[in-house]
Amino acid sequence: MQVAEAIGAALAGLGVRDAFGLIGSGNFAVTNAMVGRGVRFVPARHESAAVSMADGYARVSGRPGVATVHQGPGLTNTITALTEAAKARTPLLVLAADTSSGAGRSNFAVDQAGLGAAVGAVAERAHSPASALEDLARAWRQAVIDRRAVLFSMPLDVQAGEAPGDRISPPEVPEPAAPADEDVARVADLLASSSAPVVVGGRGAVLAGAGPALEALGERVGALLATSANGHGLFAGSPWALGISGGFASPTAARLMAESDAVVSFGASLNMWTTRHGELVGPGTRVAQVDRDSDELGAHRPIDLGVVGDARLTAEAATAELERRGHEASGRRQDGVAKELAAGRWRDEPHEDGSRDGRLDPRTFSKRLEELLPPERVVAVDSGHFMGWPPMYLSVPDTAGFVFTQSFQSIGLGLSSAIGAAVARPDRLTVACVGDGGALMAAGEFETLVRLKLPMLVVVYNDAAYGAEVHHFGPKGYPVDLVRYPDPDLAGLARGLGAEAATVRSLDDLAVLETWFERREGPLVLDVKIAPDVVAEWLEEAFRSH
Ligand SMILES: Cc1ncc(C[n+]2csc(CCOP(=O)(O)OP(=O)(O)O)c2C)c(N)n1
Ligand SMILES: [Mg+2]
Repeated sequence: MQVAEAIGAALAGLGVRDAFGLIGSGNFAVTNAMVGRGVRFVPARHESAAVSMADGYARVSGRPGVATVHQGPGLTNTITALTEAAKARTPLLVLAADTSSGAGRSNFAVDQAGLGAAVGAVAERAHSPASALEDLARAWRQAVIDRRAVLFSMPLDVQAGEAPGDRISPPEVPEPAAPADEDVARVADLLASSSAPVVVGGRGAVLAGAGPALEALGERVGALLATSANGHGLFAGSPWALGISGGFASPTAARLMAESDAVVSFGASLNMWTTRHGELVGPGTRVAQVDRDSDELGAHRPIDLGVVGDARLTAEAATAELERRGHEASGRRQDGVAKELAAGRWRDEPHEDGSRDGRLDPRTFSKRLEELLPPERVVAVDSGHFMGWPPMYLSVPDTAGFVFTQSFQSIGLGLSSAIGAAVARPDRLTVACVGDGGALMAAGEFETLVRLKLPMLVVVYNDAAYGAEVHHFGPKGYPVDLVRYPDPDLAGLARGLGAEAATVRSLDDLAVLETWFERREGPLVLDVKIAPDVVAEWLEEAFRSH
């Protein structure tokens, strides 16, 4: 069997069910081998989209994302999406063909390993036919166990060689890191001496499956529960949940967060976004951070206590320790606070409706969308000025309900990550929230949506501009003509590619959603004309870091 086929067979043998990509001559054989063994292949219209699909798929399924691309330009086209996945620590394997050794003058020749390494991916390679499967096993282990974006280059001459087999063993999964006893005691000390604690859960807590353990810890010490943006959904349904801490926090949540006297973070980096540049952590508040990676401790802000350990194990150990000490406190868990929280979500906050001239206030629209969508949903969000509205106004049922590709803050990845999520979770309604700029950057993928007949909702917050730039430079007195565009007809574009679509200028126009929900035979694209002068409060904060 040729190496290309053996690699495809080995991946199918490892349980890969879905792969994304764009076929060129170099990745045809490997992809075909996977498909021949039952793997579903989702063809994209751009390699960046293919990798972003694999990234979104991995984020909501807990399975590694797999993408295959052609050598050279097939790989260079992935680079933005690959960077996002690498920074987000998405377990991802990109199988990229590569030119044969000695073919340095090929048009397709480029330093593939250098490209991967430059953006934080792990560069691996099928070095020879004899070693190809071992090389693949190494790449797979780093993707799955180390949670890295791995670029696996497969030179054409190696692909054509004879493989020694077509199977590799799945990697051993290491035990999660237990915290040191004295660290657990310190966490317990800190919480036991706090009268108003907050527990913050981030992506690390999500990956550790720490939600129930953190809720139990919060219950014992009377803590309120918050998440980072990447932990959104971790405490969904808890009456003590503040929601996302940081720029997206509602006024009530932000106040309660800032009033706390102890913050204990589990698997969250406590970066400027989560702390609103430190504003949400009071001057006398003690801060503890638990992370399995010691490099993360105190990396973004000073902390009083750093603990290396798995989020779930550390939370369980701290709860057990507090129980042993007989400590139990109601802390912030008072009736009044529960009532404030129940009535203090963004969607409960009144706002002055800024809809006018056939363009909707994004808050008015988002509040109505929240009411119309079924609770079982995945919300995927692109980058841009609009990107606060979905996490602020749309609830999610759990952590698999939110895809936030903001680790590289690129626009244009949201639509594709949503497609990957929709492939992974056909049981849920996936809602892609994108700006007009991000939508047009990924416009080819509207065809993918139609071709796959994905019953996905695409919401374009269309302000006919690169709004983030308008609101960045406009208030400083700069001309902003360069970042304003004629209003693009995105419903027309989507229809042209075969999608059902509607232009939304009023809440009444959303009636189309109800009829679509009943059928859901394919995608619905809503070109929501947004009032361009409603500026997000969190944005000003974001610009402070630019
Ligand atoms: C690939 C990439 N190019 C440029 C930027 C800079 N940028 C950030 S937001 C933004 C505007 C996005 O426009 P749109 O998608 O319409 O969303 P809006 O800001 O209008 O809500 C731009 C150009 C970026 N983050 N990523
Ligand atoms: Mg825009």
